[in-house]
Amino acid sequence: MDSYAEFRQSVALAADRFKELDRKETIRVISHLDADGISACAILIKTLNLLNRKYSISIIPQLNEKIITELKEENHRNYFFTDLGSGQIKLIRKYLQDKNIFILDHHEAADETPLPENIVHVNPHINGIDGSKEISGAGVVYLFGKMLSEKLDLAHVAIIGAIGDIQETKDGFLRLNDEILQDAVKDGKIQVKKGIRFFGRQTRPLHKVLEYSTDPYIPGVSGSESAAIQFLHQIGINPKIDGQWKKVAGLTEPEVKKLIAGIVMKRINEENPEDILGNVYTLIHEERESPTRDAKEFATLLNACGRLNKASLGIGACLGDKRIKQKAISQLASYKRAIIDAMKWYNSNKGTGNIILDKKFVIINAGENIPATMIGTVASIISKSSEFADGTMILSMARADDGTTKVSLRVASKSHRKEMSSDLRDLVSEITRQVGGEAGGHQYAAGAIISPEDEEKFIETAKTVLSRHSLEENLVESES
Ligand SMILES: [Mn+2]
Repeated sequence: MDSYAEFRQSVALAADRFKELDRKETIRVISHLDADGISACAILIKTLNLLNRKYSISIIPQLNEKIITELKEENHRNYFFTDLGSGQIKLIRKYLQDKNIFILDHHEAADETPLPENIVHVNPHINGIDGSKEISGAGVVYLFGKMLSEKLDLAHVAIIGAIGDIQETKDGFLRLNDEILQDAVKDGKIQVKKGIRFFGRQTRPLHKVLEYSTDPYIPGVSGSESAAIQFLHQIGINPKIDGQWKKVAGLTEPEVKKLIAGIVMKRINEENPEDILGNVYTLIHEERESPTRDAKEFATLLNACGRLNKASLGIGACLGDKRIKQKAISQLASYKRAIIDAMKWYNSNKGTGNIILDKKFVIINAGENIPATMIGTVASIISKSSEFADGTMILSMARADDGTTKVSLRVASKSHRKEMSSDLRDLVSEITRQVGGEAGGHQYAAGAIISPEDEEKFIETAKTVLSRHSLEENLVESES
């Protein structure tokens, strides 16, 4: 049997085990706080609704020993861990041995030894499939739910989860995600078309989309609002229609052609001037100019809800509840404000002890000045800006409400995922091995939870590890 058949079989086995549970008992669901985790949770909830089952949900930023010991004390017997859990199997085994456990995840598993009877573990990595690229947590839950109810129609939500986890490649999705996408297309939920790889097609004014576009990068236009407006006039596109700013989604076919030609001309000295197109995933039943109409904007909406501790609004939006969807959308303004405040703090603290600037890395210690749920977003924004050379490591940390310190690591890159010789998760693990704390994440975005007393030691160790890593990266570049 090949890996894919094996993986499908493990999903089917999990569904069979689920059917053995007592129908009267509540299902305890624990899912991850990001867009994928919220999508995964929504798909599981829909499945449980279709099956008439009771449930109780928690959405958490990271699963750790403290939370697992709290879950142990709860009066439930059946637990689902979605988009998390695989990295904490040892702790789950240790504390939850008298509970029925279902782990539906795609993060790398920390324990490969045979599992006890009470744990059902579905994860593509176990079957030799790369879960960081092939399928999201939401995708795994979707395949599971589909085994239990043919009526499950949330393939598009699994795609939003995959987009939230940056699983889409330049050539679209890999096999498992692509099969789920085909379901979404068949259900009439998603339409796939080629278009310019822009973010904000439905909601942002066209000139703003151009100003903020770093991938594709448009020389002389990206980064400047006035240059963006001027560029549109030059290529014969009026940025306004009936006194309103035009949106990418509202452009006519001839306008799109002019825009593509204009951008390619501006990029003529770039490595691949014509490399500006990608798939656009439109949720055709959603209202025009709503962030829920574009899968990428929908993923951002879910992230915003999660980061603002309003994950339930994101779940409601995925389930298609109109009123909750509106509430979720209204969170975007607060999210924008929180990002602006965080970026202001960052910009006004350069040159102070809070921000260490080195040639090869940047270390930001925000303390309580940036919410811990936002620190990864801040690091991502800085990594995509043109402030630092490609390859610069961006390490950021902030205090969380629970008294721990949250750490994020990103790498500066103006283009799509760059091939790197090292994995960011490995780098963070290397630091936590010396300093203590729990590391997590994947190749392109990693993080850790550490104790505030260890911050100084963490920073000192990070300096050594990140400098050495840069050295290795340079060697690789000069060899190739
Ligand atoms: Mn995920």
